[in-house]
Amino acid sequence: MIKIEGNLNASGKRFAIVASRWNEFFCDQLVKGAQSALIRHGASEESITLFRCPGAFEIPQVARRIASTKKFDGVICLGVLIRGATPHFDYISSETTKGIGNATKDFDIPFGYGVITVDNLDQAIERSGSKAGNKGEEAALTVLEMCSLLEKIDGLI
Ligand code: RBF
Repeated sequence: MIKIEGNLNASGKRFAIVASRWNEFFCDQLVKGAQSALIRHGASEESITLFRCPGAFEIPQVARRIASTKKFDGVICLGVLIRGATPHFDYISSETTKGIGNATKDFDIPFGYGVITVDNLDQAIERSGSKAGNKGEEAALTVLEMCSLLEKIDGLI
């Protein structure tokens, strides 16, 4: 059996991080996690650009516009949605997730899905750098792996 999988080498690649400003304290932790993962795997500081948008709802539009520039090898989408008393959480989570998913289908580069959707602050703490890891770091590593896997698939043709 021939097995093809991606590696985690960020050197020579350019990355965009799109992070929303809502729940900024937690978002910043996700950004730090993503940035540190990229740097640890060989990215230079100058190869990473952070784009800040208002809320999670806006992330897909920004991510798509960034991909259209063709200046980046991967886009890491980071946001924090915390459930409130109204159905807004469900509407925004759904649109954000669908929007990032659609971007993945419409563009050739990988998009990391590091938008956490949580019921309360404890869950946000857990997912932004404590008990449940750092979802920003995980999204960055996924983008790295996907960049490499897609390159290898292209190399087959
Ligand atoms: N944006 C987030 O990124 N996280 C949230 O938890 C969040 N909660 C919201 C709750 C309500 C009731 C509203 C109206 C907006 C919320 N937003 C949140 C902002 C949303 O993503 C978007 O930026 C705004 O609705 C403006 O388009």
